[in-house]
Amino acid sequence: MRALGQNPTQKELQDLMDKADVDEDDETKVVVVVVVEVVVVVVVVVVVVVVVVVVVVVVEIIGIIVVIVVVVVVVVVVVVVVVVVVVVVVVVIAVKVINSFALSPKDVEIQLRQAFLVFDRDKSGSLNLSELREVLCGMGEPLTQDEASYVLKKIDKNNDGVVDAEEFVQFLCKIV
Ligand SMILES: [Ca+2]
Ligand SMILES: [Ca+2]
Repeated sequence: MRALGQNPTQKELQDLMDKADVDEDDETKVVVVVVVEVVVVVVVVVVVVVVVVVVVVVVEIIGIIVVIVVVVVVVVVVVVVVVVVVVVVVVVIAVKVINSFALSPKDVEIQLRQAFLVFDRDKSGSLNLSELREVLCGMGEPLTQDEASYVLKKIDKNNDGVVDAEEFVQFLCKIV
């Protein structure tokens, strides 16, 4: 400094040295602050990225679970509906089939009148004791002559000794 024409005292030189030391300390502090700030920013960015990735993954997993649950629920509902529909259809068909086999009273009467014509072997228009006994035996009731006579009296409403078609139908309709 003396070469530059200045003539600082020892104290001034010491002050300058101290000042230089202060500047060096300041630069070091600035570098430390910058490094800390960079580290903080990097940490924040990493944390944010990790959080975002975790959130995205969780949302995707939740989304997949929701989709699986929805699919399972839909499949269960469809299966239940199909089973219910099949059961209802089967029941309806069964009822229709049963009803188709079930005879109305009118049908029963018609069939009994047709049977009467078959049992009336001598085509007299009535069943005598012999014919009636044959009918009853054919129905699984092996009756003696006396038992058949007793039944004939029960059926023979007009007491003419024979069973006409009307008496025959009325008697068997009560049984059927
Ligand atoms: Ca007859
Ligand atoms: Ca009669």
